[in-house]
Amino acid sequence: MGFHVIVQEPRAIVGSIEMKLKHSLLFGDPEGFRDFAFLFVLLASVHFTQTLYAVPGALVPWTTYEAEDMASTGTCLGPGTNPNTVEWESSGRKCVRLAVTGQYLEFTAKAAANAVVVRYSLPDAPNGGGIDATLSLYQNGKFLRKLPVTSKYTWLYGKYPFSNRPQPTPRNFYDEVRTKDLAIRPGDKLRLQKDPDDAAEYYVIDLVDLEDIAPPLARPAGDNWLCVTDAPYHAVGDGRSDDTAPIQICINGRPAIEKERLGAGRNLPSYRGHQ
Ligand SMILES: [Ca+2]
Repeated sequence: MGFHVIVQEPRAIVGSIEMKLKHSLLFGDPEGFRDFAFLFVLLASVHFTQTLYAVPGALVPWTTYEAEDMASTGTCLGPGTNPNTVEWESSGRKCVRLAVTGQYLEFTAKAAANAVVVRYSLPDAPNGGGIDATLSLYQNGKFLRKLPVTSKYTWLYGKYPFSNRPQPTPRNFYDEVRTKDLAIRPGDKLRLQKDPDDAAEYYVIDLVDLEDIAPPLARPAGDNWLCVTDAPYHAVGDGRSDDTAPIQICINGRPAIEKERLGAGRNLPSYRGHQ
C-alpha cells in the first residue's frame, strides 16, 4: 500500500482494506493483514491526536465549577432548551435554584485561588428595574463574606429593542459578581448559601469561576502616560462609582499622549440599559 491511498476517499480506503483482509483470511495473502495493521495504527493515531487537542473553548486562567455538579440542597433546573427560561441561558443548560433559607451549593477547590466569580440570576422587581440583595460565601464551613448581587442590569422583555417592563418572554437573566483578596487552597470547600438576611426570593446559580489573579501592574516609568485616577480625571475605581466621564475625558485627551493607564481598582463605566 503506497502513499496514494492516503489521498483517496476514506471510506473507499477502509472498504478496500476490508476486502483485502477478507481475501487474506480466505487465501492466506499477507498483504491484507499488513494493510489492516496499517489502518489500525492510522485510526489509533487519529483518535490519540483528537484526544490531545479536543479541548473545547479557549485556554483561560480560571477553573469553572458548574452549579449543577456541586453538592446542593437547592433545586437543579434543566437541562432546558425552551427560549425565555433561565435554563436556556445557562452553561450546560442547567443551573441550581436556592429559594429556601439555609439552602446551599458546595464544591471543592481544585487549585489555589484568590478570586471568585459567581454567575447568578435574581428575580426582577414586580414593576421591573431590578432588586439588590446579598448571598453568603463560606470557606470550610466558616462565613467569609456577603456577595452583593443585583438584578438591576438583567431582565429584558418582549422583542427587540426589548423593554424593562415585566411581561411574558423574559430574557437576559444572568449577571456576575466578583470578589477577590481571598486565600483558597486546593481541597478547600466553598459554599454559597441563602442565609436569613439574604432576602431575595430566590437565587439561581449557573456556575462559579475560581482564579489566582496577579496583583495590579506597577505604574510604568516615565511621564508619557495618562492615569484615569490622577488629576484632572479623578476616576474613583471602587466598583461602585460611575467612572464613564473620567475615562472618556482621559481618552479624548489622548492625541498628545501615547497611552492611557487605568488605575488599580475597579473602574465602572455606566450601564446603558434598554428602556
Ligand atoms: Ca450551569
